[in-house]
Amino acid sequence: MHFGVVTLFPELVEQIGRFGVVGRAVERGLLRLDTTDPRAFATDVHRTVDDRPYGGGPGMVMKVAPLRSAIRAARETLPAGSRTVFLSPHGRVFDQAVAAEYRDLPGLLLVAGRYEGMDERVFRMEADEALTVGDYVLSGGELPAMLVIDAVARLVPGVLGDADSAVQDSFSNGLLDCPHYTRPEVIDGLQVPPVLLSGDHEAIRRWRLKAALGRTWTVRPGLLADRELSAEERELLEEYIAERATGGAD
Ligand code: 4GY
Repeated sequence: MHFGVVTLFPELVEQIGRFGVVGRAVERGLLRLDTTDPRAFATDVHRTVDDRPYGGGPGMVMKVAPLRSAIRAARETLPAGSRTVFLSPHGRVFDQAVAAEYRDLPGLLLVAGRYEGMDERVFRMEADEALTVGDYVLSGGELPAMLVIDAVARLVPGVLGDADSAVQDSFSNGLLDCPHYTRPEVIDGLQVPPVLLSGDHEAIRRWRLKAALGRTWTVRPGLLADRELSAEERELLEEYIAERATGGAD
């Protein structure tokens, strides 16, 4: 899969392609990550990429010409059928389902803004959609773009090794992940749940599923409302809730 990012801070965005799971995938040629800087398309001596807002007020707006030229140049390098997505608080909310949708595209062009925003007409002319990573205001679209790349890259076949691939099961099944433990068995009096030491794989699977259901029900009940529960899941969640009421479970 090919990611392009239009950004005034290419060095910031490129870091996502240098480390960890995404870095390894780029090295192995499973992913490509290119950046395009609108400043390289500015035509005046000062390489101006911003201008004062019509109507007045504080802050600056990203100019049309360099931004549009950068987007069009970046798009030239992406495969046919790629999507152009602007990162902005007014967009569709990014979640695992959107990540899975993007994974099936040949390429994704992410446009990260700075200043107070971009001239709205660039969005009108060039965007397939706007996407938000959550209800908070950031200084630019770079961190959202990096977040999207990370989440989508993990879904590209071959990017996660066998050791990692179980990890993604947790959210793909619509539940939060269960708690994890490693050595030592006791630390400051806190025990690892004994079932995890039992070697009983079926009991461990059920404990993990129950813990994932319980945690999701406790901190993100809305995630369960969006999802059908199997008979086993309903039974485990009911157990969790009953034990919780009597102070039994963790
Ligand atoms: N939240 N989700 C977000 C953001 C700020 C364009 C410069 C967000 O996606 N983007 O807060 N972006 C940007 C928006 C102009 C500031």
